[in-house]
Amino acid sequence: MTNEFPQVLTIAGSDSDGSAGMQADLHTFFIRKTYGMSVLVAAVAGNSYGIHAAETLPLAFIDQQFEVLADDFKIKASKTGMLSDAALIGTVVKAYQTYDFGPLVVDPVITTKHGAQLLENEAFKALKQQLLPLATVATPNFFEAQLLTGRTIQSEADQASAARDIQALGVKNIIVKGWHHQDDQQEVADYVLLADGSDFWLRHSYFDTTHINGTGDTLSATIAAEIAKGQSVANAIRTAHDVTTAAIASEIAVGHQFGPINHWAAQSVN
Ligand code: PXL
Repeated sequence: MTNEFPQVLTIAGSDSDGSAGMQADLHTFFIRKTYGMSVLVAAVAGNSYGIHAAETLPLAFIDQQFEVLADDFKIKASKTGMLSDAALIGTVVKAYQTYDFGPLVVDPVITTKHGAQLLENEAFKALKQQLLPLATVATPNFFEAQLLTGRTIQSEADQASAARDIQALGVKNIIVKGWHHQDDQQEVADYVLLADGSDFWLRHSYFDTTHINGTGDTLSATIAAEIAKGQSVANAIRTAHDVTTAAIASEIAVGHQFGPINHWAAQSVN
């Protein structure tokens, strides 16, 4: 048997409620017909009301997970999720530089979708100075783009400028996700800046739903999966936008408050 089936890796935390983090990544790898692997770095006790506790795994054990995967598999692309302290980011950076895990998609998890900061200062610096320069693609949300650049984003021109500033950190390709600024806003615009300087906008309807857990994970996981299958970065990002939008568009009844997006609804995206 050859070892050629598209294999893709998430370096992420487990979210016990299955809506985000590693679980959302693995659901996504599955619907994109890739074989998903996972280096578990942390675990949170979460439910639809929020995250109640979090633990990081021992760094030596994280190292060992990387080592055994590198010994056996042919991973064609990887992604990172929530990496909440500087030592953990250092461990991931070192492993990524040691082994060949393909192009890296960095979901720079710094804030929740509502702008609340999740990362302490040293980790923020390590993310910006050590991890992002390794990224083939970074997928900041609107708030993360503001924090990474020190800019206030008030217009599409500001959003594009923020992407250029993030590219200057060493990231090759960037999607800066948009935000619905007013309650009555019907459309959200994501800005894509590619390594060659070309750019485009991806626009989608705003869905007024509380079931959006896992949105960022699903977007970045789809990009990694599509790159692992040999797609161009631009096409991977377009597919990821379609998958994520389809998964938000149709709710499933799980949990009492902030529920998951619906990966089954995205299975028909080509
Ligand atoms: O969606 C961001 C995210 C990533 N990783 C873990 C999470 C969350 C959000 O809840 O719990 C483990």
